[in-house]
Amino acid sequence: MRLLVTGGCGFIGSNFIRYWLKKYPDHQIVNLDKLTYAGHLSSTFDFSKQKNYRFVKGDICNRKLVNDLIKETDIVVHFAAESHVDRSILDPLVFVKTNVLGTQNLLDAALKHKIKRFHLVSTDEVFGELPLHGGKFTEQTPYNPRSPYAASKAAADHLARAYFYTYGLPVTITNTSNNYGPYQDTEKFIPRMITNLLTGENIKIYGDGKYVRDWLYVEDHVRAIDLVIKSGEEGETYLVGGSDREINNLEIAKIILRIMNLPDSKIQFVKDRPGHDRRYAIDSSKIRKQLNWEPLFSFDDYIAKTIDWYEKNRWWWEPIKKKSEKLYKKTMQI
Ligand code: NAD
Ligand code: TDX
Repeated sequence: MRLLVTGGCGFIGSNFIRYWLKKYPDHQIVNLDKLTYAGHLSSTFDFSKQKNYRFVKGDICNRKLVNDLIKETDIVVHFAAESHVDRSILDPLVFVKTNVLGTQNLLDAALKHKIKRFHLVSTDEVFGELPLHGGKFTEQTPYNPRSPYAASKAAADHLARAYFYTYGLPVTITNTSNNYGPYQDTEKFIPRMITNLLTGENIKIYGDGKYVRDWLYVEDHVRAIDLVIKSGEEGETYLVGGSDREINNLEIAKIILRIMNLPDSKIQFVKDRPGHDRRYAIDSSKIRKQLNWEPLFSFDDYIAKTIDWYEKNRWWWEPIKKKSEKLYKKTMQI
């Protein structure tokens, strides 16, 4: 099998390739990545020399390049995106270019070359926010994106589904909750907290900190994508979420401080994100029932393992950390 993975130098994409090459050693993977601020060749160092792996630096919006690569592909697994909500508030245009036009470019090429499966990796943020107490997102929840990031991902989902209904392109979509784990960029919440503490800084909590996310260990997400590609039904969407319980941002900060043996005085409240979604929660019964997926990695164990990974892999995050904090200080004053 020949896979084209987009965004394989990012957080989830690099974890996906590492998992896939190990599980399917006779498959070929081409990783197309533009190496934006979020793409790191260092995230692929352990598999970059494998004979069945090839890296191509390029933009998913480049029609000729995408056509040339898809010509020799059976399955597209599409991760590449601008993925940071705070950045989308500062500069939405690049989100529309990559997340909407880039996806449409890939869909066109996939159709032209009659590929076997186009898997789009999407987010629960397309559904908008939930009240603090109440139900969860399901595959039937109407789309209601509230940030430019979420709106661009919603557009990509709609386009992918339209290519299935209109042209019969074999599309599947996973809408997943917040991932955490190794190789996540230091701009995102959990790695930002851990690396702030490892560099003697405070943890920065937006607003009142009572915002709830559904936290999923990245390998559980990657296993879900594997199952959907193998056994998911064409044209279908699967929601993937991991939380064994609901924890708000402030509680997560305190869990991390406890594990790192640091006092709660390291918590600093800063100004809130505009349009900050209050709560995300996922009902994953469809993928659990139909594909027998369930999360294997508990939050308590794997947050500790994630902290340990950042403690042991300073070589990976130290070179990128200064840039992330500069972005926060200069543009958001937080
Ligand atoms: P990331 O920001 O860590 O990585 C994105 C990767 O895409 C980077 O390597 C970047 O260089 C590449 N890229 C960006 N623009 C590109 C372009 N125009 N052409 C080619 N490559 C480009 O993102 P992530 O956290 O790994 O997320 C991967 C996917 O999963 C995204 O589609 C995101 O929307 C989705 N998702 C993420 C989460 C999460 O918690 N991180 C949750 C649900 C869904
Ligand atoms: O320093 C911080 N302090 C803070 O309180 C940061 C960086 C974040 N936060 C809050 C904002 C959110 O409530 O933590 C929560 C998580 O923030 P992010 O890591 O920016 O993630 P989020 O906005 O929830 O989006 C993530 O999950 C869904 C990913 O970045 C998206 O790509 C994915 O689609």
